[in-house]
Amino acid sequence: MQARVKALETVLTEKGLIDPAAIDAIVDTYETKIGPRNGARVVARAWSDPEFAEWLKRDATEAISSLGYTGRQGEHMRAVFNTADTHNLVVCTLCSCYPWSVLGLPPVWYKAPAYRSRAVIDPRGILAEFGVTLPEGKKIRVWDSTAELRYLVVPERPEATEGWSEEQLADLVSRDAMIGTGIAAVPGAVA
Ligand SMILES: [Co+2]
Repeated sequence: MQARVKALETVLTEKGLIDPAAIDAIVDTYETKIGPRNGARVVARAWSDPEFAEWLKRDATEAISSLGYTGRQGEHMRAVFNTADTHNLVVCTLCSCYPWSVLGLPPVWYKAPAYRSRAVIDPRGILAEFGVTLPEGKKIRVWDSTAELRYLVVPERPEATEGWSEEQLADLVSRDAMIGTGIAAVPGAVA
Protein backbone atom coordinates (compact mmCIF):
# COMPACT_ATOMS: atom_id res chain seq x y z
CA MET A 1 0.00 0.00 0.00
CA GLN A 2 2.77 2.45 0.96
CA ALA A 3 4.64 1.73 -2.28
CA ARG A 4 1.49 2.27 -4.31
CA VAL A 5 0.78 5.58 -2.57
CA LYS A 6 4.37 6.67 -3.19
CA ALA A 7 4.15 5.69 -6.88
CA LEU A 8 0.86 7.53 -7.29
CA GLU A 9 2.24 10.63 -5.59
CA THR A 10 5.30 10.58 -7.88
CA VAL A 11 3.18 10.35 -11.04
CA LEU A 12 0.82 13.12 -9.91
CA THR A 13 3.78 15.33 -8.97
CA GLU A 14 5.51 14.74 -12.32
CA LYS A 15 2.33 15.67 -14.16
CA GLY A 16 2.15 18.83 -12.09
CA LEU A 17 -1.22 17.88 -10.60
CA ILE A 18 -0.12 18.07 -6.99
CA ASP A 19 2.47 19.97 -5.02
CA PRO A 20 4.26 17.69 -2.51
CA ALA A 21 4.74 20.63 -0.13
CA ALA A 22 0.99 21.21 -0.07
CA ILE A 23 0.36 17.52 0.66
CA ASP A 24 2.89 17.66 3.51
CA ALA A 25 1.20 20.76 4.93
CA ILE A 26 -2.23 19.09 4.90
CA VAL A 27 -0.94 15.92 6.53
CA ASP A 28 0.93 17.93 9.17
CA THR A 29 -2.16 20.00 9.91
CA TYR A 30 -4.33 16.96 10.61
CA GLU A 31 -1.59 15.03 12.42
CA THR A 32 -0.41 17.77 14.74
CA LYS A 33 -2.67 20.81 14.71
CA ILE A 34 -6.24 19.53 14.47
CA GLY A 35 -7.25 16.87 16.92
CA PRO A 36 -9.88 15.81 19.43
CA ARG A 37 -9.23 18.93 21.50
CA ASN A 38 -11.45 20.78 19.00
CA GLY A 39 -14.33 18.40 19.60
CA ALA A 40 -13.79 18.55 23.36
CA ARG A 41 -14.24 22.33 23.22
CA VAL A 42 -17.50 21.89 21.31
CA VAL A 43 -18.77 19.46 23.96
CA ALA A 44 -17.66 21.71 26.83
CA ARG A 45 -19.49 24.64 25.26
CA ALA A 46 -22.64 22.55 24.86
CA TRP A 47 -22.44 21.51 28.52
CA SER A 48 -21.99 25.12 29.62
CA ASP A 49 -24.39 26.93 27.35
CA PRO A 50 -27.91 25.52 26.81
CA GLU A 51 -28.50 27.82 23.83
CA PHE A 52 -25.37 26.51 22.14
CA ALA A 53 -26.47 22.95 22.93
CA GLU A 54 -29.80 23.60 21.21
CA TRP A 55 -28.03 25.08 18.22
CA LEU A 56 -25.69 22.07 18.09
CA LYS A 57 -28.71 19.75 18.11
CA ARG A 58 -30.44 21.72 15.38
CA ASP A 59 -27.54 22.52 13.08
CA ALA A 60 -24.25 21.01 14.18
CA THR A 61 -22.37 22.18 11.10
CA GLU A 62 -23.16 25.84 11.78
CA ALA A 63 -22.74 25.63 15.55
CA ILE A 64 -19.35 23.93 15.24
CA SER A 65 -18.10 26.30 12.56
CA SER A 66 -19.04 29.24 14.83
CA LEU A 67 -16.18 28.04 17.05
CA GLY A 68 -13.83 28.07 14.07
CA TYR A 69 -13.77 24.35 13.38
CA THR A 70 -14.43 23.87 9.70
CA GLY A 71 -12.79 22.26 6.73
CA ARG A 72 -12.27 18.93 5.05
CA GLN A 73 -14.37 15.99 6.22
CA GLY A 74 -16.38 18.21 8.51
CA GLU A 75 -18.66 19.96 6.06
CA HIS A 76 -21.84 18.18 7.18
CA MET A 77 -21.99 17.39 10.86
CA ARG A 78 -24.62 16.03 13.18
CA ALA A 79 -24.27 15.97 16.95
CA VAL A 80 -25.89 13.09 18.82
CA PHE A 81 -26.43 13.55 22.55
CA ASN A 82 -26.06 10.78 25.10
CA THR A 83 -28.83 10.75 27.68
CA ALA A 84 -29.79 8.72 30.72
CA ASP A 85 -31.68 6.34 28.36
CA THR A 86 -29.52 6.26 25.26
CA HIS A 87 -25.85 5.88 24.42
CA ASN A 88 -24.65 6.77 20.91
CA LEU A 89 -21.91 4.97 19.01
CA VAL A 90 -20.41 6.06 15.69
CA VAL A 91 -18.98 3.84 12.99
CA CYS A 92 -18.41 3.93 9.25
CA THR A 93 -19.36 0.47 8.05
CA LEU A 94 -18.31 1.17 4.47
CA CYS A 95 -14.88 2.75 4.96
CA SER A 96 -13.61 5.24 7.53
CA CYS A 97 -15.67 8.46 7.31
CA TYR A 98 -14.82 10.52 10.36
CA PRO A 99 -15.23 14.17 11.41
CA TRP A 100 -11.67 15.41 10.87
CA SER A 101 -12.46 19.02 11.75
CA VAL A 102 -13.36 18.15 15.34
CA LEU A 103 -11.51 14.88 15.99
CA GLY A 104 -8.44 14.96 13.71
CA LEU A 105 -7.49 11.74 11.94
CA PRO A 106 -9.29 8.50 12.80
CA PRO A 107 -7.58 5.94 15.06
CA VAL A 108 -6.42 2.69 13.41
CA TRP A 109 -9.14 0.59 15.07
CA TYR A 110 -11.88 2.84 13.64
CA LYS A 111 -10.77 1.82 10.15
CA ALA A 112 -10.45 -1.88 11.00
CA PRO A 113 -13.02 -4.35 9.56
CA ALA A 114 -13.53 -5.87 13.03
CA TYR A 115 -14.77 -2.60 14.52
CA ARG A 116 -16.80 -1.68 11.45
CA SER A 117 -18.77 -4.92 11.48
CA ARG A 118 -19.02 -5.57 15.21
CA ALA A 119 -20.12 -2.04 16.11
CA VAL A 120 -23.36 -2.87 14.32
CA ILE A 121 -23.76 -6.55 15.28
CA ASP A 122 -22.58 -6.35 18.88
CA PRO A 123 -22.21 -2.76 20.09
CA ARG A 124 -22.41 -3.79 23.74
CA GLY A 125 -19.56 -6.25 23.24
CA ILE A 126 -17.47 -3.57 21.53
CA LEU A 127 -18.10 -1.16 24.40
CA ALA A 128 -17.06 -3.80 26.93
CA GLU A 129 -13.76 -4.20 25.08
CA PHE A 130 -13.25 -0.46 25.44
CA GLY A 131 -13.94 -0.81 29.15
CA VAL A 132 -17.39 0.75 29.04
CA THR A 133 -20.21 -1.06 30.81
CA LEU A 134 -23.59 0.57 30.43
CA PRO A 135 -26.56 0.00 32.71
CA GLU A 136 -28.70 -2.97 31.54
CA GLY A 137 -31.64 -0.97 30.25
CA LYS A 138 -29.65 1.67 28.44
CA LYS A 139 -30.25 1.65 24.70
CA ILE A 140 -27.36 1.91 22.23
CA ARG A 141 -27.92 3.74 18.98
CA VAL A 142 -25.36 3.11 16.26
CA TRP A 143 -24.81 5.81 13.65
CA ASP A 144 -23.26 4.92 10.30
CA SER A 145 -21.15 7.77 8.96
CA THR A 146 -21.00 8.60 5.29
CA ALA A 147 -19.08 11.00 3.11
CA GLU A 148 -22.14 13.28 3.34
CA LEU A 149 -22.74 13.17 7.08
CA ARG A 150 -20.42 12.70 10.02
CA TYR A 151 -21.31 12.41 13.69
CA LEU A 152 -20.03 13.83 16.94
CA VAL A 153 -21.18 12.19 20.16
CA VAL A 154 -21.88 14.60 23.00
CA PRO A 155 -21.31 12.54 26.13
CA GLU A 156 -23.29 13.10 29.32
CA ARG A 157 -21.80 15.76 31.55
CA PRO A 158 -20.22 14.13 34.60
CA GLU A 159 -21.67 14.93 38.01
CA ALA A 160 -19.91 17.23 40.43
CA THR A 161 -18.72 19.61 37.71
CA GLU A 162 -20.98 22.55 38.54
CA GLY A 163 -19.22 25.84 38.05
CA TRP A 164 -16.36 24.36 36.05
CA SER A 165 -14.87 26.44 33.25
CA GLU A 166 -15.13 25.24 29.66
CA GLU A 167 -11.38 24.55 29.66
CA GLN A 168 -11.71 22.34 32.75
CA LEU A 169 -14.70 20.54 31.27
CA ALA A 170 -12.92 19.97 27.97
CA ASP A 171 -10.23 18.03 29.84
CA LEU A 172 -12.86 15.41 30.74
CA VAL A 173 -13.76 14.75 27.09
CA SER A 174 -11.65 12.14 25.31
CA ARG A 175 -11.64 11.30 21.63
CA ASP A 176 -13.28 7.95 22.38
CA ALA A 177 -16.07 9.65 24.33
CA MET A 178 -16.91 11.62 21.18
CA ILE A 179 -16.96 8.44 19.02
CA GLY A 180 -19.03 6.69 21.66
CA THR A 181 -16.48 4.01 22.54
CA GLY A 182 -15.90 5.89 25.79
CA ILE A 183 -17.71 8.15 28.24
CA ALA A 184 -16.63 11.42 29.79
CA ALA A 185 -14.09 11.09 32.57
CA VAL A 186 -15.13 11.42 36.18
CA PRO A 187 -13.69 14.50 37.94
CA GLY A 188 -10.60 13.51 39.88
CA ALA A 189 -9.73 10.73 37.44
CA VAL A 190 -7.98 13.26 35.19
CA ALA A 191 -4.98 15.26 36.37
CO1 LIG B 1 -16.66 5.95 5.20
